[in-house]
Amino acid sequence: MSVFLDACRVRPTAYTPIWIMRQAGRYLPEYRKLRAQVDFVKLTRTPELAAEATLQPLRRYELDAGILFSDIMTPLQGMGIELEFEPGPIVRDPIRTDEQIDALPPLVPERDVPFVLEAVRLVRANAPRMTPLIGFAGAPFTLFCYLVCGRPSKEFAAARAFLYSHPASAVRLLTHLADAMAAYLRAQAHSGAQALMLFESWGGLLALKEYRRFALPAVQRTVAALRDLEVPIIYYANQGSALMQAVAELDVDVVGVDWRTSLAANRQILGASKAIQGNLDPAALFASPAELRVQADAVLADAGRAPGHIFNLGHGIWPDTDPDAVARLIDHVHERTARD
Ligand code: 1CP
Repeated sequence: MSVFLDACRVRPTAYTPIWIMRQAGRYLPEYRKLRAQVDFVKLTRTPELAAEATLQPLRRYELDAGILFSDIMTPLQGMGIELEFEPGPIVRDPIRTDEQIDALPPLVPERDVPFVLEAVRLVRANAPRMTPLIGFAGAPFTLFCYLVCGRPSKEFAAARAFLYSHPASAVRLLTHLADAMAAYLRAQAHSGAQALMLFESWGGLLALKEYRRFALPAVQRTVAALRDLEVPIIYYANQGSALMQAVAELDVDVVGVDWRTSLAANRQILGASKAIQGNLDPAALFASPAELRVQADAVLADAGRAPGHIFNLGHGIWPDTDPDAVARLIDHVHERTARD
């Protein structure tokens, strides 16, 4: 077992594990070098290169988990949805009609995204220190936002309007995505992923009532289809503090939260059976070394001493972050939480 996987199971650990959302990426000079040679889509579709990008942060830092280098939109490309990254995903024909929804094929991972599964196998075979690997997918509602709007957005207005104007069609699309992501995550686990994470990056746009009606049943459908596997499931709810009562009903092992909310308050709501992941503000990595330690300690104090805390940022690391600040953060969390 690993410290990270034990923490996912709310078991006591020798220290608090840490990994960083978006830990493979543009803040790393070695990633920029790789990216200068190949475009992003080629990177995600070439197993050796996707594995290399996954392994880069694990070689540089004493991270307690790796996360597969890919994108939440990669499996949708495998389902025949045409998109480009600029750098966020741009969908050529946004989904707005029943005809488009009905025409979506199911996802057959071994056929549609074999390169992802091969990347998982390569990472598992080459991970330093046997660091466990997290496989991931977008949560259905978050994918729905990109598919209906067609591009990144602050409000995802067209997607949220669609929930009200075409609720039955919205549920059909969400259900289709839920089943596709269940198949996708299952295949990643079969290929060697030791934990599975669902990114609900835009769930926080919804009122509790709409979250309960649309987003929650869809992600619960995905989770339920995976519960026979022996892998912990992490659900990251960005800006989800107003939704936590509903999130607590999800049958997941770990809930990831952003920095706007208190870990202690969320642990109260989620209960002692779920672990919590987070939640340092990505901006805190720009503080002086002494102030970064103060900020990290505040997160640790907020998490408390009970088992089941995985240290992370509250959202993805920013591309202009100093890689040395990340090293200092990881070392500090390990040293500060070391237990005899
Ligand atoms: O030019 C480039 O290098 C492309 C930039 C990039 C990268 C490095 C994109 C486009 N995706 C990724 C990798 C990625 N995306 C990873 C693996 C890296 C790692 O974590 O180590 C992961 C886990 C994701 C997941 C992802 N993609 C999410 C969920 C996490 C989150 O940040 O909330 C979301 C919302 C996306 C969509 C997406 N893809 C790319 C961008 C720039 C975006 C965000 C667009 C937006 O703001 O709406």
